[in-house]
Amino acid sequence: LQDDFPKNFLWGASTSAFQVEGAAYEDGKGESVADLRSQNSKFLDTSVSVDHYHHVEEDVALMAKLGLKSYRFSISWSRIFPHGNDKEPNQKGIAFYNKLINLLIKNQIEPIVTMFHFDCPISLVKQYGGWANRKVINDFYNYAKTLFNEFGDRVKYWLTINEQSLLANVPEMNGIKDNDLRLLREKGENSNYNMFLAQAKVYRLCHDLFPDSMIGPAVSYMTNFPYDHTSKNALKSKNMEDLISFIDMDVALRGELPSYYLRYLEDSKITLDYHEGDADILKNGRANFLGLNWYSTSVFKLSNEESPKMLAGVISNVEKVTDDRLMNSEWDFSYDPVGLRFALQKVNDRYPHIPIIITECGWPERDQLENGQVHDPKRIKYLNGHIFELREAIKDGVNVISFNPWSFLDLLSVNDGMDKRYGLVYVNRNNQSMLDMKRYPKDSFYFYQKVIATNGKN
Ligand code: BGP
Repeated sequence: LQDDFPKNFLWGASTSAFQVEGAAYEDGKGESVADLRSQNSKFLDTSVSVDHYHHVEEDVALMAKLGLKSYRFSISWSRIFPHGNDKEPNQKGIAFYNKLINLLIKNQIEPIVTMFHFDCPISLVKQYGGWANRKVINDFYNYAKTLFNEFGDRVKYWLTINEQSLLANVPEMNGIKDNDLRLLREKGENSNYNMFLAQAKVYRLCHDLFPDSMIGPAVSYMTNFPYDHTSKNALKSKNMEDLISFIDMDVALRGELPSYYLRYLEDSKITLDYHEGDADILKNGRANFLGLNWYSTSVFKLSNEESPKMLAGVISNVEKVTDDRLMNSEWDFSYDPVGLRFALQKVNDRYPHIPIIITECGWPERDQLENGQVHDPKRIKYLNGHIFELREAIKDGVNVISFNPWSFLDLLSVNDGMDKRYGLVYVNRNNQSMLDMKRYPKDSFYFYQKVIATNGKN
C-alpha cells in the first residue's frame, strides 16, 4: 500500500471556459447557453468573465509560479464550432487552445481537458433542441474527433462532460425548456441518455486513436448521509446518491443503464428514445478513469414538504439538515473533509483500483483585497483538511492520481458571479465593475505552493 502521495502525483487547479475566458463574441466564437444565461443576469457577463482569453500568458506564468503539475480547463465547443456542427472548425478557436496547451507543456504542466462544461452551442438548441435530440450524439462525436485530431498528440487526460446529472436534472442548464414539468423531465432524461451514448462513442474513439490516453466523465459527487439511522432515511439517502452521482460513474465504467435508474424512469413514467444497437454502444465505450467534483457532505431526512424545484425528480420529499457543529459557508455548504475520505472509499469499493482525478474541490468566500493582499484562512483550512484526508484515502488504497482544487483564479460563479470567489488567485473585478482585472495571489496560493513543493507534506 502507498503510504504517501505518489512521486508523480499531479497537483493541479481547475477552471472552465465560460467562467474564465471572456471574449464570448470574439474571434468567431458562436453563442452558447452560458452566454445566453449571462444576458439575463447582471452577474454573469461572459463577454468579459475574468478575461483569461487576453491574459493567458500571465495566467500560465502564475500557474508555473504556483508550481502546478496539472491544469484542468475546458474547451468551449462554440469556439471550435460556432454553430456546434459547422463543416469546418474555427481556426482562431483552435489557435487559442493550441497557445494555452503549448504554454502549459512548456511549463511542464499536464493539461486535463474537459470537452463540455455547461456551454452548449445555442445554435444546436435552435436547430433541433440540443441535447434532448439524438442528433446531438453525432455532433458531439465530431466535435470530440476534432479535439483529438488537433490536440490529442499533446493532451493525455480528457474529461467528456462536466456534471452530467446536474444537466439532466436541471435541463434549463442545457437550454432545454418546457412549461409542462413532466415533459421537461422527460426531455431532461432523454438528454441524459443522449449524453451517455455520445460519451460512450467518444470513449471508444479515444481508446482506438490514443490507447495510452485517459478519458472519463467529470462527475458531481454529492456525498450525503441520512439524518438518523432509520432504514427509511438511509434508503432515501442511498437512492439519491445513486441517482445523482453513481449513475454517471456506473454507466461510464460498467457500460449499461443501472437497474435503479430504469426503476426510477418507470416510476416517473418517463420514456427514453431507445434505438436498436444502443446497448452495444454503451457496452463498447467505457471510461478508464473517473473525474470527481467533490465539495462537501449533506445530511437529509424525509419530509412531507413539497419538493424543491431544483432536481425535483430525484431530490423529492427530503429536507436538508445543517450541522451547526461544522464550519459552514455562506452558501449552504459545510467543511467536512473526512467526508472526502469516506466518499473515495465508497468509489473504490464499487470500482476497485479505478484511477481517480479530483477535478474540483474548493471553498467559496467574499474575499477582500487589502493592500495588494488577500487573507483567506478558511480556504487554507479547507485545503489543508482535504489534502490530509486525501493522503489518508491514498493510504487506504484508493488510486487518486491528481487533485485539482476549484478554482485556479477567481471566476464567475454559476449563479453568483464574482460575489462568490473560490480562486487561489484574486482577480480585481467585482459584479458592479470590471476594474483593472489585475491578478493577486491570495494567502492560499502561497499555502498551496508549499504543499506542491513538498509533495503534500506542507
Ligand atoms: C460545479 C461546477 C463549476 C463551479 C462549481 C461551484 O458544479 O462544475 O462550474 O461553478 O460547481 O459552483 P458555483 O459556481 O455555483 O458556486
